[in-house]
Formats: sequence, structure tokens, C-alpha cells
Amino acid sequence: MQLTIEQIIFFQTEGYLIVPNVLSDDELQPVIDELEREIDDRARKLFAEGKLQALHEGEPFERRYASLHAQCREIGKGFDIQHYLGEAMFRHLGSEKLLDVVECLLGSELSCNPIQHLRAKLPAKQAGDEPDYFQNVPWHQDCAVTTPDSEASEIITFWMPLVDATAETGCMEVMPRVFKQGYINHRAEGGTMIDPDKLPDAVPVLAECPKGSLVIMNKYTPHRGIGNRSNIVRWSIDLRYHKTGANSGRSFQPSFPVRSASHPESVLTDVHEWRRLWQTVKEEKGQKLHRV
Ligand SMILES: O=C(O)CCC(=O)C(=O)O
Ligand SMILES: [Fe+2]
Repeated sequence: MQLTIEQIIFFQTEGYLIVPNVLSDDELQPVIDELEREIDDRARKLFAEGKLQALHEGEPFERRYASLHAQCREIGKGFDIQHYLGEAMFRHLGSEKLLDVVECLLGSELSCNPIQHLRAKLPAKQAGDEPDYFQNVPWHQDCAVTTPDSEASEIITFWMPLVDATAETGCMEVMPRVFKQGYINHRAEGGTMIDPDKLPDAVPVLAECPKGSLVIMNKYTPHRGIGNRSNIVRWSIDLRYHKTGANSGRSFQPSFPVRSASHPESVLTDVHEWRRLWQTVKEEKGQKLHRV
């Protein structure tokens, strides 16, 4: 799928764009199946350790993790893309349909940026008021989690829910056009957030996004995640891409080519190599790979 010229102009003017119907349910299903297996493996391990009383096997993807998490928070430990390193997720990072959209904004030499997350936003009733950066992400610009050497890099965020993201399930809000101001000061306490004194006086847009659609954001676009008032888990994946050769803003973590018109052989297609790249980072930092 190609973006229309109107969509590209909208993105360039507003600093965000919601693109409907990029990926079908069938195309997202391998990622969901893999997450369901991962949840099941984690649940069985915790059950064997006596930390879970019930496995909730019959519950759907949208619910089971919440039921398990209510019994044992440890189920969420290290549950992110670079920790569980699933093959279906790796294929998803380089999926042709997604990259066709990315190419419309960044050209045909594309690398996957190491800043990427899987988010399981729990129903607010259950999450309680324990501070959790992933549950209620405060206003921020994504450039705030990159190193300043990437200031000149265009790093674009592609956010996609695995369930319908609505005002009720906890979609994002974005501030249109504010990206033109560039970097706004952030502070780190309570999660990386725009310094409240510097928060722009813009009217936010509710970025509701059905499953299979994308929210695309400029790295200077202020956005936040709103609370999940529903009973389901708001699963989402946020990925970033940049032009191959540009600073990623995380030079100590792996970036890798996902598409290249000039050197197609440079594209990383080997999931073992991808895992090795991430595992090497952890070894260098003296950390072990977290798999609960
Ligand atoms: O998923 C959310 O609620 C916020 C996500 C976010 O800030 C991002 O993907 O950059
Ligand atoms: Fe963000």
C-alpha cells in the first residue's frame, strides 16, 4: 500500500498521520499467535512455581494476560520485543506491507531502529494507581529517548495496535503541528515527560486507531497514552525506522537494514543473527537475557 500525496502532505504538515487498513487480521495473526504462546509458556512456568493459582486457558488474547497479571505481576517481566525475540515479531519488523508505507516517507534505504516496544496496557481498574510508565505514558516526544547525536536523523514512529485502540481501550493523544518547535525539555522522574512548564498549549487530537491501522508520528510530535477504561488489554507494538546510515539515537543497540534498493543483499533476514545482535548487547552490558 502506498500513501497518497494528501496523506504525505498531512504527515508533513501535522506531524502525525493515521493510516487505515494497512495490515489485515491474517497478517497480524502470526504475531498474536506467538504472543499467546509466550503468555502460555510464562503462565505455565509461574504456575509450576506456585505463583499462579489459575491458568485461564480458555480466555481470548484480549483478556488472558490481564487475568494472569492480576494474580502475578511477574508475568510481564522482560516481556518486550528485544527480550523475548520471537521470530514472528522479527518477520513483522520487516513485513513488506509495513515497509511500503515506511518507504513513502523515508525512501528505499530503510533500517529498523532499536527503539521498539510491545505494550500490554492493562485495564485501569486492575492496574491500580501503581506508577507504571507503560500504563499511562505521559506527554513526551520520542526524540527524548534518543541520544543527541541523532538530532539530524529522521526517526519516524509507527504505532500499531493488536486490538482496536479507542478512547475507551486507551489510545494515544497527539499534539498536531507542534513538531515544528523541535525538542522541548523533558524530565525523567515518573517516566520521560515534557517538563510541565513547557507543555505546549495545543489542542490534542485523539488518535483512535483500529486494529490493522497505523499511527505514524514525527519524532518531535508530543503524544501520550490515555488510560484504559475497558476490560481488555490494549496490546500494541511501536516501531521506529530511519534511513540506513543515519544515527539511530541508540548506537549501543542494533539497527539493521530491512529494505535496500541499492544493496538488497544487506537486508537482515536471519532471525538467529537478529537474536545474536540483541544478545551481544546484553552480554556486553553484563546483563542476562530476561525470560521469566
Ligand atoms: O502506547 C502508548 O500508550 C504510548 C506509546 C508511545 O509513546 C510510543 O509508541 O511512542
Ligand atoms: Fe512515544
